[in-house]
Amino acid sequence: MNNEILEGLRKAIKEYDNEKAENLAKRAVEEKLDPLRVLDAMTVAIREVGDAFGRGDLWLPDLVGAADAMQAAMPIIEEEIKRTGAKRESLGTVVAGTVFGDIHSIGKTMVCTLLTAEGFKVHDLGVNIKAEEFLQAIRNYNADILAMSALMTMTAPEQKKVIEQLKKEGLRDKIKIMVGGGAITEEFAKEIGADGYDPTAPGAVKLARKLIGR
Ligand code: B12
Repeated sequence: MNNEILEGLRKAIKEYDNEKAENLAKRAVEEKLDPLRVLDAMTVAIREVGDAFGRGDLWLPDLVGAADAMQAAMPIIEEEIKRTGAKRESLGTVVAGTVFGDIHSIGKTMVCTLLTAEGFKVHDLGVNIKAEEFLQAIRNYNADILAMSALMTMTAPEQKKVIEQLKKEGLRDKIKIMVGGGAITEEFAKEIGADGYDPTAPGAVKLARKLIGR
């Protein structure tokens, strides 16, 4: 039964069936499936679509359709993750966003959801965020951690720009910086002077704890 739901969800994303994706996400919650497993299954599906797009086997409307189906299911699963993981004590404040020029939101939202479920106070700025917007939010919220996502080789250098700006304004040493997203590697993270990188959302949570020693 469980595998049937997960398989159905994968198929719904690959076939751009928003209604089916949403209904299966609801069923997954009703059947008490581990929401992290559900997220994993959806991630595999959307990556397969992305790979096919990268090879030229699928077109942009396919990518948009699959992303829409995934986003129809995501809020239901996110709600469940937050509900099951709800903790009271705040572990720290995180400012998060996808960098300027980049509108990919799915992975960044997953990271924010899991950080919230773990007990962090997360300010998700959204996508296409300029360096000055990150800096302003860091000041406003007195953030402990900055989490930046970038999915494209063209937008990855924006992460460096934000770090440089933080240095210029004397804020760099007051905050821990973690980076991620499909275009980022461990090596790149080191090169730009980030404090940590992880390729997964659950890994981002462990990293956040490690960075602030909690
Ligand atoms: C869905 C999607 C879209 C959707 C986005 C919808 C949305 N609301 O997000 C739409 C259709 C809008 C889109 C548009 C485009 N896309 Co697109 N898209 C994708 C796709 C298929 C999946 C991305 C995704 O959501 N993955 C699933 C999530 C869960 O993975 P993730 O983001 O990597 O996040 C995980 C980890 O990286 C990590 N993580 C993420 N953030 C962070 C942050 C921190 C701090 C940490 C620690 C960890 C972490 O945790 C997450 C969970 O495990 C990818 C292919 C791929 N393989 O990724 C292409 C892809 C990223 N897109 C690509 C391109 C080219 C585009 C377009 C330019 C297409 C076009 N010609 O217009 C536009 C760009 C528009 C723009 N300015 O941003 C390319 C980028 C190529 C490159 N290397 O530069 C890819 C790789 C496809 C390809 N193979 O060519 N896209």
